Amino acid sequence: MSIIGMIHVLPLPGTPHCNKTFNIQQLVDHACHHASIYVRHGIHGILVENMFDRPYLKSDAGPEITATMTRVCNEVRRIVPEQIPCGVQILAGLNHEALAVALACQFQFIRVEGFVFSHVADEGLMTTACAGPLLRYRRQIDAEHIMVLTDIKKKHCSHSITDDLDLVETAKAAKFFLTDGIIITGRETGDPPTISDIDKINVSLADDDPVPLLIGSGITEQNLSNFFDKNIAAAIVGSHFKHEGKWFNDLLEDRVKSFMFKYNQLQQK
Ligand SMILES: *[C@@H]1O[C@H](CO)[C@@H](O)[C@H](O)[C@H]1NC(C)=O
Ligand SMILES: *[C@@H]1O[C@H](CO)[C@@H](O)[C@H](O)[C@H]1NC(C)=O
Ligand SMILES: CC(=O)N[C@H]1CO[C@H](CO)[C@@H](O)[C@@H]1O
Repeated sequence: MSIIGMIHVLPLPGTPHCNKTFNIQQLVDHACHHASIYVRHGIHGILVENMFDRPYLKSDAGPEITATMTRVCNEVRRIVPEQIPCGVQILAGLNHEALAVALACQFQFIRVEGFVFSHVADEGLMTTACAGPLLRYRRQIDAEHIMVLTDIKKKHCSHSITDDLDLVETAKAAKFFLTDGIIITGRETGDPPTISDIDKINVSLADDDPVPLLIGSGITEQNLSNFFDKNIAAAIVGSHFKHEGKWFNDLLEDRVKSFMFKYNQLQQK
């Protein structure tokens, strides 16, 4: 299991929490500082996301968001060694934009929401499953080397409109629609998925052409061992590395160091 460290970019231009004296260099330095901490402690991958842009817009954020994410991701890529894959997610649902940023910045993957079916997100109704248009777009811009990793039954969302579909059926649909990896989360940022959900999905998708499974929330130094032998491709870790385990707090180098130490111990067992 690989560990992917989250970088939450400071609020982007035009968003409610953006610094009134916005300075692109501040965002770049902040993101690069986090990247260098992760690299120093042997992280295997990095995911850059605009989580501080709340409240999110549904798919129609302005070009300043894409432009700023491009600048930040590009600077991150320059300081992260080539062999460490980098990914990007742009909230909310800016999946085409994320793909374009990934291509421009030599990133290896994007994290995507709303890949199959629909749901009600906190920013509104996500009506159109993006798999069809997104994978055509990926082909059209020659970006097929960039992996599309997809959340299913995304956290922070209401799924009553797909109540008659369980997690396994949703995972199967994502596989049928050519996802490169399925991300399983708990209900919210910071909540782990249940082991039984992971097992059910894994069993149902096991065949000659397995899809990588990733854990997208709730992994901590304390529960890492419970997920460790589950043959998960990667765990995306964000909140745990922050002060008091809260995503909006500062990244603490000691927490990254101690987590990766535990990881290495488990790895050697
Ligand atoms: C906002 O920008 C100013 C000037 O660059 C800086 O001193 C301050 O720390 C920033 N505030 C936050 C919350 O980042
Ligand atoms: C998934 O199933 C395969 C084959 O049944 C097994 O080898 C693997 O450990 C399982 N992975 C998870 C995540 O449970
Ligand atoms: C699912 C899981 O393993 N959760 C555990 C994560 O770690 C905490 C702290 O040790 C446990 O209380 C959870 O049960």
